[in-house]
Amino acid sequence: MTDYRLHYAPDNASLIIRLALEEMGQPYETVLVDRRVTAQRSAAYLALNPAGRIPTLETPDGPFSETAAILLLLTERHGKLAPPPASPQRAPFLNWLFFVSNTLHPDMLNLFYVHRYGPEPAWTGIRKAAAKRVDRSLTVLHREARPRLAGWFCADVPSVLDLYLAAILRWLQIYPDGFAGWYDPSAHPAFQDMCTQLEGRASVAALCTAEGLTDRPFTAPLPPDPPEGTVV
Ligand SMILES: N[C@@H](CCC(=O)N[C@@H](CS)C(=O)NCC(=O)O)C(=O)O
Repeated sequence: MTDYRLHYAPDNASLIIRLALEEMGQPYETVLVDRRVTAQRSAAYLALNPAGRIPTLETPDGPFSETAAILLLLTERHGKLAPPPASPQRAPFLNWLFFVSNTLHPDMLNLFYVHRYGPEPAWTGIRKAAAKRVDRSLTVLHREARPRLAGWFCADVPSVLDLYLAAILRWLQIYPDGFAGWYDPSAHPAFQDMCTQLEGRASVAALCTAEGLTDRPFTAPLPPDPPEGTVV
C-alpha cells in the first residue's frame, strides 16, 4: 500500500504527475483510466474527480485533481521541485506555473478538443487562432520566466514547471492528427536544452517504459505504443 494512487491514461496530463512522483522518489500505484470506454465519465471516476478529467491523484487526504494543484501539493508535502515559500523565486514561480496551467494548457486544449469549441466548418480557424496564442505564450514564457526563476526553471535540476512544460512541448509536436507540425521548437532554445537534459533522467526513462513512449520523448517525440490503454 502506497500513499499515492495515480489515475492515468497513457500520454495524458497524468504523465506530468508521474514524472513529479518519480523525481521526488515517492512510491505510487497507477490505475488505468480506460479512454476507449470513456472511463473518465464513469460514476466511479466522477466520485473521485467530478470534472471527469485526467489526472486524479488519490492521497491519504483524499483525491485531488487539476495538474497544477496536484504538482503544488506534492512540492509542499515533499519540499522538492519548487522554490520554498520563503524564497524570492516563490512568487514568480507561482505566477508562471499558473500561467502554464491557466493560459497555455487551456489554449492547447482548443487544438486537441476542437469539437468542444465550435462546429466542424470552424475547426481550422479555431485551431489556427489557438496555435497563435500558444506560440505567443511560449515566447513570453521563454523570455520572461527564466530571468526571474534562476535555478528553478530550465536549470540543472528540474522543477515541476519544467516537467509541465516539457509535456506540453511534446504534445504540440505530435497531436492532433492532421494539425501537428506548426510549432518550431528552435524558436525557444532554452526549452530545447531543458528537454534534452530531462531526457537523461531516470524519471523520464521510467515514464517511457510505463507508458510506451520512445526515447527522446520531448525533443524527438513520436506517438506512443502503450502497454495498456489508449491516448484518446
Ligand atoms: N484542467 C485539467 C485539464 C486536464 C485534461 O484536460 N486532461 C485531459 C487528458 S490530457 C482529459 O481529461 N481528457 C479527457 C476528457 O476531457 O474527457 C488539468 O489541468 O488537470
